[in-house]
Amino acid sequence: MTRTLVGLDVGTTGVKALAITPEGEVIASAEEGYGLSAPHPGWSEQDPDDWWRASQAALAQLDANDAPVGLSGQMHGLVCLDERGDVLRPAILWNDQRTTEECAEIEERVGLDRLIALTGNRALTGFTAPKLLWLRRHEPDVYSRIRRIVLPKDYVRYRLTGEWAIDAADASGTLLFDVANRSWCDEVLSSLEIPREWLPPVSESTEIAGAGDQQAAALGVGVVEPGTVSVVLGTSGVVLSALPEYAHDEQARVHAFCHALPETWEAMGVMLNAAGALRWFRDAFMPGASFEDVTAEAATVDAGADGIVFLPYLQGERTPHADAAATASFSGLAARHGRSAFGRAVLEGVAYGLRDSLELLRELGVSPVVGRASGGGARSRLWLEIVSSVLELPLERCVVDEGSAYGAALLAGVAHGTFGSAQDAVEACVRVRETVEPNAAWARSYRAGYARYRALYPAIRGAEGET
Ligand code: XUL
Repeated sequence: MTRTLVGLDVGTTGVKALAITPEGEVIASAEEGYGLSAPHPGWSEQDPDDWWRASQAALAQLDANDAPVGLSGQMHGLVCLDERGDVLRPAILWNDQRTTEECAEIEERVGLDRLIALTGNRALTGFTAPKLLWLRRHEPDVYSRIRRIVLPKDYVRYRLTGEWAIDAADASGTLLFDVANRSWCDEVLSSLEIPREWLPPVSESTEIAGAGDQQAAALGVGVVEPGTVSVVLGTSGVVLSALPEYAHDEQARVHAFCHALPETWEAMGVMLNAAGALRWFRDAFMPGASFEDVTAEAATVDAGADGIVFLPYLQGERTPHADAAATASFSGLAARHGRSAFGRAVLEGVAYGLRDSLELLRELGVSPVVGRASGGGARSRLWLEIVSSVLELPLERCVVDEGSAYGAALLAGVAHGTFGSAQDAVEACVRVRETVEPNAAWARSYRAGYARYRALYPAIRGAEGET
């Protein structure tokens, strides 16, 4: 019996819907975009109705009406609903940076060490809990009308099925979750005075067919046990390892979350701009050019970008600095440099940022053998070779390169019995297409480049002073 499976990813720039066969072959796909608003510098909001309209339009194009749907989506976004289930204000997204004060308040109220012990994570501006505290302080009228909260893809689930639900994987990014025990954390909720009734019942990803986009993307490239790490060159950049047992970094420099499989956790480093940094560079320095044009020009410069080092902290940074005020910079400039060296430096700076995350995973005991690359940036052979050489890790690309929506479709198959488990789904559907090996000469140059990169943030932060 062939049974079509559908995956729907509610992303930052649009939704993507995918229909696949139980063998993992893509039979239809559709994308629908929407805007992002920044009512103040550093803010990032979207209208949940836009997600819903785009989801309906994308699903309609698949022509797979009775197929089970799995959901993935941008993590951490706060959607507030009133007693009728209506949306109270625009959603505050994962890349919104307004909550620095609230993060400090949370770490003070709960105690930083206690917060890390309870949730595996520290308070980061993008996470959900600080946004609730921000609303309580700045929009008390809205706050007083909240009866339920949901994450972006779970809002779409709510509109699609009427079900109010969340999975342990996506719930991990709220900072209200006991990640080790895979349930809401009463101690944090009471310290922050957030009512537990606002939070949906929690299930495993494989039961309700849903996960955060990074978790679904990792599943979609077969990252289900340590050794194979997920390396994502999306708007954000991610290095993620599955963990068979719960573990967290003592200082929570990488996120400790539940993975999209039962009894499996993950450690994940997130940089806010990976392909996002390349997009910024293109728009600022080569407006109208294609990404292929940008990378072709960068390819004319040798490894090391002729001495230029780029720090990619265009919107502050999460891993490894947890610093919403961090800034991006180019350093090492000389009169001989032109645009091509800057472009090369951007590709390399993002790769160094990914190496920061990989090193933190190593400190947690992960021994990566190979990376599985995905995300729009992974379409560039040059960028993959740079990242592979900086990480000193072979990078594999999979036959199907559809990111989070693919992982969501696999979850739909597990939840509806097409596959016995997430591992079975991976076995049936995920295949490697090509491997990019590190370039030995580049790797030597990048060791020195990475040392310079590491030294720059503290030096620049010191010169700027605390803000
Ligand atoms: C993960 C994160 C981002 C978004 C991007 O923690 O915040 O990767 O999920 O969509």
